[in-house]
Amino acid sequence: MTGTIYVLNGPNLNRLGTREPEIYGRTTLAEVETMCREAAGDRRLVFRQSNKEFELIEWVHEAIDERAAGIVINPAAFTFTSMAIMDALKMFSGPIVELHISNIHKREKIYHRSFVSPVATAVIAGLGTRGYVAAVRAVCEMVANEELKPAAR
Ligand code: CA2
Repeated sequence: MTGTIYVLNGPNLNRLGTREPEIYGRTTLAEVETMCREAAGDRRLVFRQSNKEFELIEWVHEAIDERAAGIVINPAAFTFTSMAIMDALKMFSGPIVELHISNIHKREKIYHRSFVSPVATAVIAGLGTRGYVAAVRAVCEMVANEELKPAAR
């Protein structure tokens, strides 16, 4: 296993900080990356964003192949549509944190059923961009404590 943490971001998050600040805040994705790197300390962190589903799947495969330590993923709209991302994440044996900036459960019903939650170790939603820091710290701790994937996954 490598010590790498993957932080993967789905569609439109490259525009974070530029619109709907009342929901998503004013922090840009570049600033989120800096926050994640600080939270990871000396641990290697791969931080990526894509608007393409296949690219996110390829990156999950990359994390699987290099036996990365953990994955933090904000799948954005793919949360509610992508069985393919769910299937890819199922194959990853380390901790997975599903992350949403907003509290998706406070929103319309279409935002309530996540394909990712059943295969995630934990879900963080509604903490704003500081949720990324909490997620990266949690993955670092889980890896340090050698907490493995729960049997249910
Ligand atoms: O709260 C989150 O992090 C979300 O995953 C963001 C997704 C949304 O579909 C989920 O329901 C919740 C969408 C992000 C839209 O991209 C934006 C880009 C710039 C500014 C605001 C949003």
